[in-house]
Amino acid sequence: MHTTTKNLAILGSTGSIGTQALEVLEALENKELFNVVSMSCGNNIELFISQIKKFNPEKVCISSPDKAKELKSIFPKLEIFSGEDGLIELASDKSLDIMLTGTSGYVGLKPTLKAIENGVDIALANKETLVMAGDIVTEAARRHNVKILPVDSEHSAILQSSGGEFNKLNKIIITASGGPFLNKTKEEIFSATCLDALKHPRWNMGKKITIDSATLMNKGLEVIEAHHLFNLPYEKIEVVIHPESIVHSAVEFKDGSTVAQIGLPSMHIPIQYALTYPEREIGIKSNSFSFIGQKLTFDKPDFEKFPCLKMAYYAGKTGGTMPVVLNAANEVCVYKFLRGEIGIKDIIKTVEKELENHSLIKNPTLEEIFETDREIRNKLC
Ligand code: MN3
Repeated sequence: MHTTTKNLAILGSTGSIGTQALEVLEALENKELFNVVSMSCGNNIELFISQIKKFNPEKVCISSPDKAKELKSIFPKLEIFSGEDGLIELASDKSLDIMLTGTSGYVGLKPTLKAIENGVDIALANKETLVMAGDIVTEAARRHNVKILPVDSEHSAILQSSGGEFNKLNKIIITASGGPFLNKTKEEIFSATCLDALKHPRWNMGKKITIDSATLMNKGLEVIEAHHLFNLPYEKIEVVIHPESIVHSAVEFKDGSTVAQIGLPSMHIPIQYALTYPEREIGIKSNSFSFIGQKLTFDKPDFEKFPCLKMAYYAGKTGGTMPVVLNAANEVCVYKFLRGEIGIKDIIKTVEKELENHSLIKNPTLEEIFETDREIRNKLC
């Protein structure tokens, strides 16, 4: 059978998702499936240079203009952009079929919307896009008949379990490993250091998301993401603590049947599924899962120990600009925490205070969303 090659853009190619996506592409048995048209990176220019040599894109973007010049001296024929405008430039390419948004933080939002407007499918690894502007993004996707394919392992599990039939779902069950603080007391968690928080038991990820996993804010953001991706009210999105991280999430259909997606933790599978959906291609060999001898446990999340999860439900249910405040306040605090300037308790208290003080805009425009985001960042930085 003749396959059509999909033109692919990878935003954030040197990050955790980006590097694993490139591993997925390299391992695909059918090399004709993808053509990497463009790639972007933040600061890791050495790795970026080797990626460019290997994948030979037409266009690239790097965050700093100085580094763009450096690249130009090495690759004189390559189209090179820089900064946020550069990302939008990559996303505006009408030849694209699919874009992987693997950047972290709010910079993913504008390029994602741009690509959607051009009818480009999105493999979405950037949570902020849906947390900040879920209504706008999903509405744009509907209008332009664009698929938003989750890369996050839980949402991929829900997509895989549901077979894409979201209107037949009664509820979804998002699993959470519980992170490094699962069995700590509230006092121990609130006084934990950066090193404690970076020791994630199951997944190897970027630093921001690892801290968010320790506070369960990550799970909270995933709940909001799920609400938008699968068009379900928050009452029908349940979080279950599952320390073994074998059941990646599950769905309950309206007929009462529950279907789960199971496997050893691997980001390669969700990345590949998002890129090749609805096909299952042969690629990276994942370790086969054996049921024999497995003991799987499931528990309720403790909202007292993990107030971030509670706050995320509150922000999500409130809607409007509330999730924007949640996300921005949390992000600023997490980077302060990573620099050793504040503790876990300060993250929680600050986010709580910002949610309380916020004057809600119920149906914000994109400009109002960015304005709210800026306000919180300026205030807390
Ligand atoms: Mn996840």
